[in-house]
Amino acid sequence: MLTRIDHIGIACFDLDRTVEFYRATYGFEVFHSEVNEEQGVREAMLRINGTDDGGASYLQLLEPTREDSAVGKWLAKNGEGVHHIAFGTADVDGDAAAIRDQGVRVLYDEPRTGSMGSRITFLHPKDCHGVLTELVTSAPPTASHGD
Ligand code: V0V
Ligand code: CO
Repeated sequence: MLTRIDHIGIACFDLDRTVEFYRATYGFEVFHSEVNEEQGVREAMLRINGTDDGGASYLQLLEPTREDSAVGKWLAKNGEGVHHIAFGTADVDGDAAAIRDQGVRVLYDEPRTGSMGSRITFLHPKDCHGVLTELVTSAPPTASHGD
């Protein structure tokens, strides 16, 4: 079951300048940052609020580490802006399988590693009314968020 908006992914050309905009304009601070080489992104997670299911909602600011990555290609075509939305679930495997059974293309056979040790998969935007949609199961609360 999808229980929250885990994050909104925002593509940017310059992560440091974009982080500074969100800090100066809204007061949001970086909760966590990392490089995900598999996904080709350098990212900063800005924690917005906790949620009823014990998780949290974030903005995920994304700068590509290479031009041929998903975010690099998208930026070249569209410029900066909202790149994807991510729903949180306790069971990414089960929810991805159920959604695949409805005929929506799930991009990965098995979930891959996402921010802060989460497990993630994506639904094809062409099957989701133009929205690249991610499903996320957070790492167990005992795990460090890796700062
Ligand atoms: C592409 N399209 C999109 C889109 N990206 N539509 C809405 N939102 C997006 N973000 C459209 C595009 O305009 C084309 O439509 C069509 O899909 C095919 O796009 P393409 O440019 O030819 O690109 P593809 O097909 O090579 O790749 C598109 C997909 C790719 C969605 C398959 O971006 C992908 O695998 N994304 C999943 C991985 C990802 O996004 N990683 C970065 C975030 P027209 O022009 O044909 O109509 S990493 C992350 O979120 C992490 C680590 C985390 O949360 O922890
Ligand atoms: Co994401």
